[in-house]
Amino acid sequence: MVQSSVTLSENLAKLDGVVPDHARGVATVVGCLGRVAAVIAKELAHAALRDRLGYLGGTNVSGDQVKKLDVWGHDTVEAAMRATGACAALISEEAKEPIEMAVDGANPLVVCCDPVDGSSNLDVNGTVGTIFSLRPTGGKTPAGPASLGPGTEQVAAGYVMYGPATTLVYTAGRGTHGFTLEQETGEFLLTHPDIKIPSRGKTYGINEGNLHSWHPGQRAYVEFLRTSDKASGRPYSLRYSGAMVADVHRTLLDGGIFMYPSDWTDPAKPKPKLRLLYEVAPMAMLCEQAGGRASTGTERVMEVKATEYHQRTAILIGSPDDVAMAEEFYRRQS
Ligand code: FBP
Repeated sequence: MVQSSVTLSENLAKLDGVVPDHARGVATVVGCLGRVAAVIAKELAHAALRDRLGYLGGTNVSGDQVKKLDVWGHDTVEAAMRATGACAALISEEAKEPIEMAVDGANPLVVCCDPVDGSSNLDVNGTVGTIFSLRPTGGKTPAGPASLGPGTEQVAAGYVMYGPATTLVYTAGRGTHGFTLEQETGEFLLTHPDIKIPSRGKTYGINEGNLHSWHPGQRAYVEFLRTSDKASGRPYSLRYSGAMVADVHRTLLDGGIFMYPSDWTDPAKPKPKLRLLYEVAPMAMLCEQAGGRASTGTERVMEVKATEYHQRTAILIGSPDDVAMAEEFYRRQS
């Protein structure tokens, strides 16, 4: 971590000339998401004072009960993306279909976004986040379908974590970099340049309440992590926040592994939870750019081809040695 005065805008400006033409809009869109993040951070800090907590009623396309801040967060991101003129379509957790938008430049982008990640933490003042992924449209209209492809087609990805500090972490394919919001100026300053995840960690994150529904390899791997063995630094400690952004952020900085495996109650129809386009694929790009690994248990997440906007997939993400070990347990038990 460094005390820095390099702002997010200055860092993004350096992308010009290094990113390919079809990614020219990255600086504009990520810069705009940084400004949106400062607005969301302020709103979260006052939500209880402004009757913004609680449910709005109704469910979203994933069947989740919708919170007031989920919709407010979505509306705020949508309005900001429209204003950039560089976003041709928005794929959001809170909208069933892609939201097509007018653009005023060449090489617009498709933005996939989870405006408020970790919604179950909102009413208990827990950490939440915003996750985003940027893909080229390739001149397609409508642009929404341009988001359907493997994670390797992403040109940028990032998240914002609204914790004690507000942190924005992004990659444009040249390393993963972290910024901290300076509340007074509303500027993000570079505090975590070129994050490198440790090859192995000491913690694991998973909802152990789902243990009964896990693949046998998943169960065996968690049992392995919980078994005492000084030589291999086990047992690992369990750390689980209920918000993927917070669990992945900790894992990127300290190493270890975060997992949200599929429900294997019916092995013929495994049921994953987290969404590929705006939760799992962006985190996979960030983690790989930091030297980590992201797997479904049996394949590299970045090669999973999206065929639906709200498609779900399993995720095991973190230190390369830890994720490789988890995959080994899946192989042994498959
Ligand atoms: P949303 O809040 O955006 O729906 O995200 C899903 C999520 O909250 C992740 O952030 C988190 O890792 C996971 O679901 C928690 O799920 P569970 O409550 O089943 O442990």
